Amino acid sequence: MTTHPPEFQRWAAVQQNLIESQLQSLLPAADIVPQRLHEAMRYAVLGGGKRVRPLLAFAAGEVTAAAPSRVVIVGAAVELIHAYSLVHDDLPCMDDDVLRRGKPTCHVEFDEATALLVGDALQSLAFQLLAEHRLADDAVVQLEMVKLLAAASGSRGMAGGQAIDLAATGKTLTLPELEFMHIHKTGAIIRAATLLGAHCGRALDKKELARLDHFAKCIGLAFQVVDDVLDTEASTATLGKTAGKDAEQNKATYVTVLGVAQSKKLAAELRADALAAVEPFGARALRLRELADFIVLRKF
Ligand code: GRG
Repeated sequence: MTTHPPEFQRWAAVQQNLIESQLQSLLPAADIVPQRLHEAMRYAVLGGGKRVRPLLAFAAGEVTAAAPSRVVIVGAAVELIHAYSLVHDDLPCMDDDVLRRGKPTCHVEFDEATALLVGDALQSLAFQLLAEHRLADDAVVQLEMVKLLAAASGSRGMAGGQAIDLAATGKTLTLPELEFMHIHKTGAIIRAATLLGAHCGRALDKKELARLDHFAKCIGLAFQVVDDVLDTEASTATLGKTAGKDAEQNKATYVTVLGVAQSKKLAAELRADALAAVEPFGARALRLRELADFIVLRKF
């Protein structure tokens, strides 16, 4: 995060450590039966990744003065869903990748059946966390939070986006089709992370919630646009995953549809749109603004 304000870098490091130690203690120990599955779950989740989604939860939690002890749980739950999606996405029946977060992918390090179960078990654990911990004063709000994550992960969210992505391989997509796919595949969990973080604190009114949701929608899309640009411009070593994979697999991306220059312009526009949406929150949205910059200006 070298190009970002030192104060933001310190804040992000503190939250990343918080989330790391929470995940460490929430994941079953590797010596508990079934050891191999637990070892593989810990391998897939711990010690890697930017933790962007938990950071968004923390930043949104600052808007509503949420207790960090609550936000860390929703951050962990969202990160578990994200980790499961990466493990399944890397399987031979999907993207068939061998490198993730600078390490061999889960099915390469363990085996395919174990990787499948890792994803299943991580998803279950995420919902167990949301059910087990007190996350909102009002139980109805907490139930809404469970529903929110379920909808974002399911067939009308991330899993649906992945299905559209698989079906689109080798096809030419229009810009609206590409956007629809990514709003689901990548955007849904990013939006859920942001809204869940906010729900841990004081209630927002409808307008405020819509502002936050618009911010998250723009940032979710910007994340994907930047991801597509990095796939063509960055190296495998920098990314910690195989670069150039989109072109190799003949995937429709923002770069294939718009070209690099227009994709960068789109990311900048989405960033500006996101920043405008949270402007009325003033100082409470400082971390959200900084994260928008981090997501759009990142180099990995
Ligand atoms: C298998 C149900 C299912 C869904 C998979 C999210 C996803 C859907 C697949 C991941 C493949 C991919 C490259 C998506 C594009 C953007 C993205 C989510 C990149 C990975 O997220 P980062 O950059 O990764 O936040 P780290 O490792 O930093 O957590």
